[in-house]
Amino acid sequence: MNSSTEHRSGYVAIVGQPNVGKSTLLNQLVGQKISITSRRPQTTRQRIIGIVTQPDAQFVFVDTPGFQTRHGNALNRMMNRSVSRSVVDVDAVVWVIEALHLNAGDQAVLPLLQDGAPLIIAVNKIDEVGNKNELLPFMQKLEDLAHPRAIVPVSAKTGIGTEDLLNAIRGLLPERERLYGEDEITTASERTLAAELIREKLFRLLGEELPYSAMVEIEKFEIVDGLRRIHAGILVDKAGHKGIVIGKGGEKLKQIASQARTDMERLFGGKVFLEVWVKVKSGWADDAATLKRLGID
Ligand SMILES: Nc1nc2c(ncn2[C@@H]2O[C@H](COP(=O)(O)OP(=O)(O)OP(=O)(O)O)[C@@H](O)[C@H]2O)c(=O)[nH]1
Ligand SMILES: [Mg+2]
Repeated sequence: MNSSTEHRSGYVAIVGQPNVGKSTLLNQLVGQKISITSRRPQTTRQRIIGIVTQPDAQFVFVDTPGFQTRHGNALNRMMNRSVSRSVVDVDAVVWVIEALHLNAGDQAVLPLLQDGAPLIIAVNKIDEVGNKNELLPFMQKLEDLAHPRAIVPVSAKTGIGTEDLLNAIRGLLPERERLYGEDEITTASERTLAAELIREKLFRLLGEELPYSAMVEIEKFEIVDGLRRIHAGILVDKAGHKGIVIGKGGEKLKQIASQARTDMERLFGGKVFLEVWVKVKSGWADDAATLKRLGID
């Protein structure tokens, strides 16, 4: 085969502990915010696909929820199952670890990865490492621990190293044609993306006050003459949480809706009319039927 016409493509799972920067990395690679990110762990709840197309390769990344080392409720168990499934049916796995912060939680992820697809370790957040000399022994430790195909230091935030990461992954992908159209960046529907962007604002604007169980449901999504009309409900567990989300004089909810709308307009490339309200729904995080309805299985 003529190597100049060789085209590679495949699926690549992005896995790791909560909060290590998996979704930030996906967005940096794709060049758009398709997966939500926040300072709080457990931001990502379901797998999100992001597609990177180059002339000679197409990478189909699967962002996954942070692996929970402590189980607990139905939501955590479902998220872990989703991660375990993600590492078997892919061509490569990118295990994201925070630079200089290998801990017991990371080590608990490793056995899950060893029988899966070829492994690459992305050592993330290197922009936060003051003394770069510390990176080398850290990478050596990872090498001894996991024997990956490659270890690539990156900053998902600034984009440093992401080109090297793609180069390392490319060699692991099988020779084949593109799996998706060259201008596709995700398989997630606009409906799903809209719900996620609202959830991101909840995480970012409410921080620690926000109950983890808050969820967003899109009740109406229609496009008329290029205008997207979106009605969304925020589901919370307890009546007390409703007030937290709405805020004094409705200020918080207004902020949440306005920031989410700005992001949606950027991502969808058109005007958005967004209405958001808050509803109380008891105990949904332990309710498998609700999780299924919301697409988390
Ligand atoms: N300084 C710095 N911060 C980063 C970098 N990558 C991610 N972050 C920050 O780390 C936090 C977590 O990032 P996420 O992308 O949401 O992490 P995640 O691994 O997807 O987290 P979960 O979905 O909760 O498992 C956010 O505050 C990001 O801005 C990086 O390269 N450098
Ligand atoms: Mg995430």
